[in-house]
Amino acid sequence: MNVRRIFDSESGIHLTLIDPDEQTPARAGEIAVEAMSGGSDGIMVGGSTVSGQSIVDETVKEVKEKVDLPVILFPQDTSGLTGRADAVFFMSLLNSREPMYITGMQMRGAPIIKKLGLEPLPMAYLVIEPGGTVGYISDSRPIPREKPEIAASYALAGEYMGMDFIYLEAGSGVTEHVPLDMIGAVAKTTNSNIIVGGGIRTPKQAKKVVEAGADIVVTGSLVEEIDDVEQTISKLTDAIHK
Ligand code: 1GP
Repeated sequence: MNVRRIFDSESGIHLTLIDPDEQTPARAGEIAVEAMSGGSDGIMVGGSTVSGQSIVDETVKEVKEKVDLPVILFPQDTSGLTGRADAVFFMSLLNSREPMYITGMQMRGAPIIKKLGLEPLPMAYLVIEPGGTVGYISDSRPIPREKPEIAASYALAGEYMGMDFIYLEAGSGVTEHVPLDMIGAVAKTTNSNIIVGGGIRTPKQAKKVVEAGADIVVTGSLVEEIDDVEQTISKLTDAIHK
């Protein structure tokens, strides 16, 4: 499966993030089915506190059996890798203070990714205030919300380092998503694909995030909190698919 083709779209793209620790693999499969019916363009699998490789493997197995959408891993470390997925966001957390999250885990993961035959999608991962669990676990210095120029400079640095994707992450489940002016500043500065996630819950928020310059919107917590995944995702994708 050529995963990159989904990012060629002219309109906003929606990815549904499934944290393998938040439900059974069977439920993850159901969520993926509903997300696909609701118009989501792909499934991401990962989380900052995933408890082990087997749950990632079983979750992706279930999702791949149920849907024909690209499955992209979003690993917190090498235990987030499985050859059952199509691709992996090969991410470097540029504003971490811990070298393990910038180049260390990448050195360990690269040969595994090659062996598994996963398509690597190079990504600069930037944690924005408040940063949530990932900001804490990764020992990041979250970018201040009122400093869009810092996010833009990091994004440009990421582009110059060859990263095709820039992920602006406010933290899963936070109450305020990445500020719109920060997304705008990053969009003006870089040609890489801009992914925005963390705290996006409503179609209106998703639409504004895309209008501000995001190419890809990620929602995760949303599908854990509701029963009617299809309808909720459908309203969200309607708002960003032109
Ligand atoms: C987390 O950006 C993602 O890494 C999604 O955040 O769970 O708040 O949707 P939410």
